[in-house]
Amino acid sequence: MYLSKLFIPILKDLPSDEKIKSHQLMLKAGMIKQSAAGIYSWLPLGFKVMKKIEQIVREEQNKIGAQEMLMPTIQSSEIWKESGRYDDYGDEMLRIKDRQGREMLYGPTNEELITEIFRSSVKSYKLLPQMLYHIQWKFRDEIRPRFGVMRCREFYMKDAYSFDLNEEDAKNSYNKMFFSYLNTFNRLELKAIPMSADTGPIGGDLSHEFIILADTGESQIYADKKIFDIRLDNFKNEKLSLDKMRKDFSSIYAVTDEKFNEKEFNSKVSKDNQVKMKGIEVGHIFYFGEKYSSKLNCLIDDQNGKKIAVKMGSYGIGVSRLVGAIIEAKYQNNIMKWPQSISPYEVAIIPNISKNNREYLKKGIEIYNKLKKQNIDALLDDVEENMASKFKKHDLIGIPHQIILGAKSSNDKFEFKEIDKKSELLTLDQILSKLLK
Ligand code: P5A
Repeated sequence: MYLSKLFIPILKDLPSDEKIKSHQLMLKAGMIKQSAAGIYSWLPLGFKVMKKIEQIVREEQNKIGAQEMLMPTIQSSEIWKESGRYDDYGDEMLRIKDRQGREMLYGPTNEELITEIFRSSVKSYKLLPQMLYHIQWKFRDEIRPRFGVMRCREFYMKDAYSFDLNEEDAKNSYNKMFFSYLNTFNRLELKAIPMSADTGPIGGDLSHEFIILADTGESQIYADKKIFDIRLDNFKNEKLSLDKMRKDFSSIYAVTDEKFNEKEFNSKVSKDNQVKMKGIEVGHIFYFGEKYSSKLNCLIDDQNGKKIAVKMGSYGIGVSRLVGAIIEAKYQNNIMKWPQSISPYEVAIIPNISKNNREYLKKGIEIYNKLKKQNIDALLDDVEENMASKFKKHDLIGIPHQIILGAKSSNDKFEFKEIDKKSELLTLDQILSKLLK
């Protein structure tokens, strides 16, 4: 993409009314635009990042055998009345009437709808286990939407649902998802800690929130610092026992504030190891057994022909929240620092362009075309502007690699800069091999 063609309405100043850095930076870099309280349009740069996150989430869901589908945003109130949550959900649910006066709603989550889909088509244990997911907009009429995409009213969520014959199998599905979440956040270069959590309006008795540490987070966490040392690789070496993995995590004290108990904390965790911090909840998983299947009559025949309610769990990742959360976890001095895996572009080509000298721009276009042939997604800064302003802009956008074409470059060597490293003079082949690595 040529920068001159990119729709990127960068703001002159950092918006000072916004309370947290990720929100300020996303607005300044023209990634999002608010359309109403807690409702945003995603402009090309922000949308690109969110789609990359979505794709990583999708790949990791597919890896554990979850199947993608798509449910609508608008749901009928009938199934919510069956589960009893139509009243329980209160003012957070956006209720709508259609032209026939039927009560509809904008889905805040999909436990009811997926159960209804499942009950109408699956009648036998032979089709179990099943895991289904979709990535879809949700609406929750939060009293206080804030912090930009972190606490929105309309937000993008990956929500998965598991169906099993018995509790043991269902816990196995839970563990698979637990492991998948650790891998997903690992690929996003985030350290997300699973914390034993409350189940709130979703229900059930087993639940973990995945939390990344950040001072601006809304979740208060209490943990034994040993939890930060558990390495995912540990579980890749041994013949993977998912149950062991979850138990290893669960054996170390790590809870959110709703589950916090001072006495327990002090007795289980030595003073030196006690960590009390703020974090951002980027995922939340639940096991709730028959909560929805029994109320909605989602019954299947077991091996003995007896009708039983399926055992279910649900598993959410805040895809749109992750965009803000990643900025919050990585930014430094007003510079967004995208992990390679989700950067909007792989490399920025920054030629020095002036009225009298278009040579560097010519070289930049040549390099851009070569990278394109290798499927490398580059952003070519073809705007005539002084280099200091260009660097400021690229710092803001946060692409992790830069090819700088100016006084330091020669005919066949160019300045190549990786974020947080000193620049070096390299041939295009050397640059290519670094980018393709
Ligand atoms: C799990 C999937 C659920 O809704 N039902 C389906 C379960 N869980 S949850 O914890 O309520 O939400 C899952 C994740 O969605 C993100 N999230 C939000 N993101 C932005 N703005 C919001 N208002 C918001 N509410 C929830 C969080 O990342 C959460 O972990």
